[in-house]
Amino acid sequence: MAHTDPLTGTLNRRALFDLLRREMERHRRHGHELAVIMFDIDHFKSVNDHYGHAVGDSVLQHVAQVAAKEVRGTDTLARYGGEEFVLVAPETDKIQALQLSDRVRVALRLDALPVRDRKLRVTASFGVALMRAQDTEPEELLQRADEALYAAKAAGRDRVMTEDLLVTSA
Ligand code: GH3
Ligand code: MG
Ligand code: MG
Repeated sequence: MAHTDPLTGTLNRRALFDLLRREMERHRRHGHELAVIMFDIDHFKSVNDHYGHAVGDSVLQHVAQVAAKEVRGTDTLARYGGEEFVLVAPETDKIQALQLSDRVRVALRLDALPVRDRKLRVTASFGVALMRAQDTEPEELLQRADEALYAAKAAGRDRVMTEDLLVTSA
């Protein structure tokens, strides 16, 4: 359990960094592609504000479950921070990472969460980065995924953007 986020059952932040260091080493040795996808729930603060923190927590669990269903066995889902997740996808090129991200994005928006007598539709924004030969630390890769994610937010949310600004949206 030392590797797991207690709320969502995904990898915790420390275990994510350990995994990324291992995968980056494999990438360096074998030259495989390595994609990192960061995603962040859209307007999550307003979910907490309208429905309360407990419902917010259920939304986090729901998002983790929906995402976990869409990924392949070789991909790993981690909780990076409050309402931010990271998907580590080894042997995945940019187009595949874009497709994977978009699958998760669409699954989320289709799979509304029943809350009281309503259905709560949750969306998220995604940033995709690919490892480069000169990357030495997980932070470098995560930083580029975060910048792409920020660009996806700025462009209107509920979309996927790669570090070189390829985009998919509704
Ligand atoms: P944006 O679309 O720009 O991402 O807007 P946002 O509202 O999702 O982003 P913001 O950073 O303003 O708010 C994030 C909120 O997530 C604030 C914080 O209280 C909430 N949060 C972080 N961790 C948890 C948690 O474990 N449980 C709950 N219920 N809320 C959390
Ligand atoms: Mg958010
Ligand atoms: Mg956030």
